[in-house]
Amino acid sequence: MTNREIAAAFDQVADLLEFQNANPFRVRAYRNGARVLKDYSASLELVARTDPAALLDIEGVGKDLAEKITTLVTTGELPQLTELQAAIPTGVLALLRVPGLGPKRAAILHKELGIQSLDMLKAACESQQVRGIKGFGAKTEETILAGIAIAATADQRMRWAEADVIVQQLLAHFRVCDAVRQIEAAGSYRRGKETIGDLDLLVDASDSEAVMTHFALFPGITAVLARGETKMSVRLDTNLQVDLRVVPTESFGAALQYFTGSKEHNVVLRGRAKDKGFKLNEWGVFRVKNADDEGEYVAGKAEADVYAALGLPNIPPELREARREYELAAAGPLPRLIEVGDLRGDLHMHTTATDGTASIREMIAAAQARGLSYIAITDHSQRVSMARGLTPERLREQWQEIDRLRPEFPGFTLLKGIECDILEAGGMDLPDEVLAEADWVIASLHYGQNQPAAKIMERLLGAIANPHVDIVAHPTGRLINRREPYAVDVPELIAAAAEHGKLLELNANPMRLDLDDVHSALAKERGVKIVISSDAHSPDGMDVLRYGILQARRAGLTKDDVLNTRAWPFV
Ligand code: DGT
Ligand code: CA
Ligand code: CA
Ligand code: ZN
Repeated sequence: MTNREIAAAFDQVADLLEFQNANPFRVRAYRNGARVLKDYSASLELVARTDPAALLDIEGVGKDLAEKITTLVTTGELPQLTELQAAIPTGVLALLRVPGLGPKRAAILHKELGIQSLDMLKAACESQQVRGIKGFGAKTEETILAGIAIAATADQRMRWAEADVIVQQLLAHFRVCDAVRQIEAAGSYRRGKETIGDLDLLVDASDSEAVMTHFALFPGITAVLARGETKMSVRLDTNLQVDLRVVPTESFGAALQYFTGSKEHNVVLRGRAKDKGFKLNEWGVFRVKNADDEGEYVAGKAEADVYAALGLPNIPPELREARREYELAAAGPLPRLIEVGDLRGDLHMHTTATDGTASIREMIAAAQARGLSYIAITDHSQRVSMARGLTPERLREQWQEIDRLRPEFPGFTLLKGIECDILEAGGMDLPDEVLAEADWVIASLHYGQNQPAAKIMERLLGAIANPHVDIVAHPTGRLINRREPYAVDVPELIAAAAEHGKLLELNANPMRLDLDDVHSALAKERGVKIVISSDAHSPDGMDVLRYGILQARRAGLTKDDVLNTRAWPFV
């Protein structure tokens, strides 16, 4: 069980207690616990199994929480959570997942209007009953309706990083199945799309019965939806559907091509095959004389052979969206897309000075362990009071600490940075003379996110124009499956960045991936450089960089387009 899963269980307990109007101190204890556990650097499961008493050493974990962690890890269940869930109707539980509603307000709506399902909630908002309740307004109704839409898609699409964990488990599960010759996860997963509708597994095997029988043993299957001769579909406890197909060796490459998609990419490819006198399907490339001809097998064993037969390079899966990949391929050799190993520094991270869990020294060690040669420490500025944001005085103290640390790390560059908030009224949260002393200034917007477009843009453009600002972080503020972007005109922001020679961040946190692929591609087109940053709040937080790389590849970015592939200082 991962720390994240353990934390999620306690978060849920907090939600349900809050819904039941329990003592706020109890609710807060679980919430704080969840936050601490999520960021804990070692495996909680391991600690709970080997030395449960050590759990008490974790800040914010008392006897009660420690016991519950041990129960959860050893039995896979938290009786308190199960009881709470049983006490609350399923439909009502769904209300808690609506972004912008929250347990407390869900409880009020449940009590006042008798709302017990998402459908009822939607109807109540649409018929404007919600605004009649004290503390709710027309704006709330709008927010709730938007939240319902997000909750509905969140139920249908899983974030890539979560799907990746399941894919790795599936691949490990099949490693011990002798019938399997090759196995690949195709579909949107292979294209690195930020969310995944379902997983498409392809297996090259002689004995499809043996493969499917082994598949059925995968832990976490809650239902077998279909089982045929070569195809089997299941649902997992995470609600993810997995389609498995068994194909013969001579068709594995063609099937991989076909089931990787995208559908739109495949439509173009089939048209191209036809123009060249071929037929293309999941079984291979066939030379045909006319439409009824079965054709003669030309390629299909390896995916690269399929593309080669059609006069194309092996287009990286991340580009297969029928955007610009065919145009690029026609123009000459495909550009080499950026890879994780290209990154040389990470320019956005937090420490214990604000809401991070590790010291500067620990963050340096984490960066060095990942082969990076520079980092910027970018804690929050004072406006972010929830995270104890830095005043000019505390920031200068941190910089003194950095001065003291620097000589200890020859060959490594430690930058004095700041993630400075853009204030609600516009303007930066720290005086210009302070920003002027920093090596690296990130501007970001954490408050007043619901302001109208004109105001949001005025704030962002003001930050871009500030001579001390280097970059705007997570420029749209969207949280995948959770929160819509703020009202930002991204093309206009990109134009301003181009004009002032500023950078834009591709925040690699799998919840954010902000800028996204389309906007990162637009930035490239407009000559604006990107920086891929972890926004790490712990040493392991740096591992998210690979998700940012995947999104960058989907944008067609090369090493050249991403500045933190270069040595510091950038010129
Ligand atoms: P998803 O699952 O919604 O995240 O997106 P995909 O791209 O994984 O789509 P999915 O699972 O429906 O199908 C996987 C791939 O199989 C898809 O990208 C292309 C191929 N494919 C599936 N059905 C069709 C179809 O009816 N026509 C064509 N041309 N390709 C298809
Ligand atoms: Ca799929
Ligand atoms: Ca599918
Ligand atoms: Zn940050």
